[in-house]
Amino acid sequence: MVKTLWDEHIEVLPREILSKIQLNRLRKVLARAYHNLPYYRRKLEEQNIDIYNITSLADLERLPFTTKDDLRQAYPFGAIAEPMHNIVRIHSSSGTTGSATVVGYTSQDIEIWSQLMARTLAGCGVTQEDVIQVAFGYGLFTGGLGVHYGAEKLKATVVPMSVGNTLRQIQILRDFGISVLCCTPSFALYLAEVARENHVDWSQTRLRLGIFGAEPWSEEMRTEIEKKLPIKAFDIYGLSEVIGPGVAFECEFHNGLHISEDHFFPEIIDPRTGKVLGEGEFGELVFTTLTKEGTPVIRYRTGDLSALFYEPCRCGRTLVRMQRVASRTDDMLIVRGVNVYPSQIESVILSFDGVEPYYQIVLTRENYSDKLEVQVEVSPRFFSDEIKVLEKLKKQMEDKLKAELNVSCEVKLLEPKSIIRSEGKAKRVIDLRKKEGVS
Ligand code: DLL
Repeated sequence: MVKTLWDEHIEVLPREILSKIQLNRLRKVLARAYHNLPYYRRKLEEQNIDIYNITSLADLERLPFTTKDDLRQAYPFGAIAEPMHNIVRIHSSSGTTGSATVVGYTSQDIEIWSQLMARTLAGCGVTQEDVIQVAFGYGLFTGGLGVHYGAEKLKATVVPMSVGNTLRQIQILRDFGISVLCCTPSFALYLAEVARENHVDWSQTRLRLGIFGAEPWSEEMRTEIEKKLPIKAFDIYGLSEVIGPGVAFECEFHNGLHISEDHFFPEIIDPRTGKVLGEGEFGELVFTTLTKEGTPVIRYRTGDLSALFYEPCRCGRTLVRMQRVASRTDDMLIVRGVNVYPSQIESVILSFDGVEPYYQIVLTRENYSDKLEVQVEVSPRFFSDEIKVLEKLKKQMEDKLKAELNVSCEVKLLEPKSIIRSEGKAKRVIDLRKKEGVS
């Protein structure tokens, strides 16, 4: 039996004891933020809040949020709470919009992060016997180095591939007896496609586990990946402002992602009002780091939509479970007044046979009205079929999308391989509405 509990005493701790640890840590981090982070101190003073009056975890909701904008305005080092000589690593997230946020890590932060990533990988079933191909980017992005340090802490063998060069990735995967692949789900699909074209015989490899994250992916996408690669696929979640990967992970029961609550205190809020929501209610995830020295954040608004479940899991962990992140507060598209999430579109597309899991959502404006086009690649075996078959598929997809989204859209079936493959985070929405200058 594989030991998946890395921190046995913490991961299954009775919740009352966990709460005591959290409160103790919270008080320390609040003092650190107040004394060492001018931007947060200003917020507290503006609202006349004395952090020494925060005496319970429930009091946390009286504190102001930290936003991505706060961190951007603090660029480059204004969110760092330690003298620079105590900072041993810097990471930065550019995001797809706006300027970068910068986070600093002390030696202790790096040690805790490595432990948390070891916990994450162990939770997904990785052991010391595994050889791990890390195909997340190394560099300012936290994915590569985050997984790398955790895998070493676990004493697994790490192959630090970083992103790109898919053929070489496949060669290494075969030659080095890789058993665990870590990358974005979209890169896993691409790798599977290139492997198929190169007649890789999976039975000649040791691949058995896939650990994916850094971008939203659906249950249908998991099925698709598990069909194409000889693996069980696990979801890991994190963000650089909080630490990087290592915030939450799936166990073998795939019953939501366990949050490492001894280090990150989660809340779910209504993104419009900021009000804290109850267990199981869907809203925006907010994190307070409980042990970070370099860049602590208090009530950081992630923009990610999820819900929390406190009932213990069948794996025995008492750590709260978060629903997988399928969408963000800022990826909601408004199409002719109707709210549409790209994740809904993905689920519909992948429920069809005959198309590949490569798609793009293109929004334009015609005659003052939004036009939603979903471009999907047809499977090579279907593409040679008669036009009538393809037309039927297109119509069925359009009908199902309309039923799901409550707004009509046009499906455009593309030849195999027309959509650019992603090696990192996939970009699936192209919104041309603003550029056309009609508002
Ligand atoms: O993506 C950290 C990471 C690296 C997580 C490797 C997992 C694996 P950032 O670049 O700061 O950090 O992006 C963070 O990516 O707020 C989510 O919107 C999204 N995201 C990360 N993991 C998941 C996931 C890394 N498993 C942002 N599911 C987050 C859905 C995810 N979205």
